[in-house]
Amino acid sequence: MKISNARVSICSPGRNFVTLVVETDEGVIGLGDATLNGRELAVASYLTDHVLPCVIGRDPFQTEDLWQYLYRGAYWRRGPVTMAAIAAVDVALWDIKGKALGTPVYNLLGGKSREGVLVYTHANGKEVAQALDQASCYIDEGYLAVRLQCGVPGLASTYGVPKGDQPYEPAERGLPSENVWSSEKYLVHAPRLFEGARMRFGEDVHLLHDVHHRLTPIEAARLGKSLEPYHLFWLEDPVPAELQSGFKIIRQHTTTPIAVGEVFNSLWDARELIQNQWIDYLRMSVVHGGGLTHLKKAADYADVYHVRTGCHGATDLSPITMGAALHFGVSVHNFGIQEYMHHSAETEEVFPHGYRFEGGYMTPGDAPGLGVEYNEELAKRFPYQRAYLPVNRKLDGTLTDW
Ligand code: CS2
Ligand code: MG
Repeated sequence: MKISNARVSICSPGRNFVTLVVETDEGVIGLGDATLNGRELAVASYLTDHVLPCVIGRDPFQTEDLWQYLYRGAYWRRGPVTMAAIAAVDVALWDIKGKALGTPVYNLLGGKSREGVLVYTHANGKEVAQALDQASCYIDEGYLAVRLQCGVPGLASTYGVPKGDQPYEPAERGLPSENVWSSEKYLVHAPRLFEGARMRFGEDVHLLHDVHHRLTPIEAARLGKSLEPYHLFWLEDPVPAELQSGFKIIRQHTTTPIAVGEVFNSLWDARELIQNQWIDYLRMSVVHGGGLTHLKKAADYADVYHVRTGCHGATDLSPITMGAALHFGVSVHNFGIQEYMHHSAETEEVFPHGYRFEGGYMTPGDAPGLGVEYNEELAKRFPYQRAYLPVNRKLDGTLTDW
């Protein structure tokens, strides 16, 4: 079998997605997600102008060799644009392999370690009460794990908390909007959200929280400590992770489990964190972490150090990545949890899929390959629209870490 054609298709059914369609001479088609929120066109160009001409004519079954060819062969390694492009090719090839062999991708990754993967969803609100009301609805729907975020008194808007009644969507169309931030106000308020949650929902539901890299290590240590009575499943992205030893300081002070890695794009970004056991969950995703080939290696490495997976799964990861993450999640032994935010109805129509949610868990379905399709004709009705993630400033105007 040979790759006969490969093309990039960009659409915006509610939000932007970059999709790679790989065709073969035997008629089997594979899909890959190449979406990089707010930088979509850069990955599309990297693929179209530099990567795809090199993959035409190659055997799609050689996933390891093609991964190494694209990673090592480019000379310029790593970075989110490069790794999202490599991931798109890699995932499309695994999809082709599964379809050609008539088996779901999880069987190619070692088979099922579990029937379904535990997922968490997002409950947000301007006020504590609103966030808890939303969480209550999700718990009634069967969710066993909920991420809680709420506004901070004295701050006009907070990232992760939608402005109106719309469901939370990370990017906004047009140019970047700006939010304000105060670590002082946030550190006082955040524990109240979790105190309220435990009082209302009891001890059994898993609660998670995302700090979006805004604190210093010692501030994060204080937060982790103050949240200990509410035994979070995890505290996510407490500090930026370029300086990996920052996590050592957090670890020295708190037993709250730590998750990080949605912006990582290779195992090298997490090596010290894993090796030193400074984290508990690795959030790298299939699309931003170099595809199934690389993420599987990262997970196997993490397993040695008691670190479990917790893949990023916000709405900017397309249903193709969600499908791939579920095949990965049911198979990989040190799976922890998977993030799941509902895509818009238009997105679901453009990407019909076999994965489903039931009773707190998601299953990838048993269709050969990934079990996700792409309705390209329908996608054409939703052309690309420029959109960005917001930026954040402290009260004095200084930019924060994201
Ligand atoms: C968040 C996301 O889901 C998460 O954990 O951090 O909202 C993230 O900010 C976006 O996916 C960025 O593209
Ligand atoms: Mg996050």
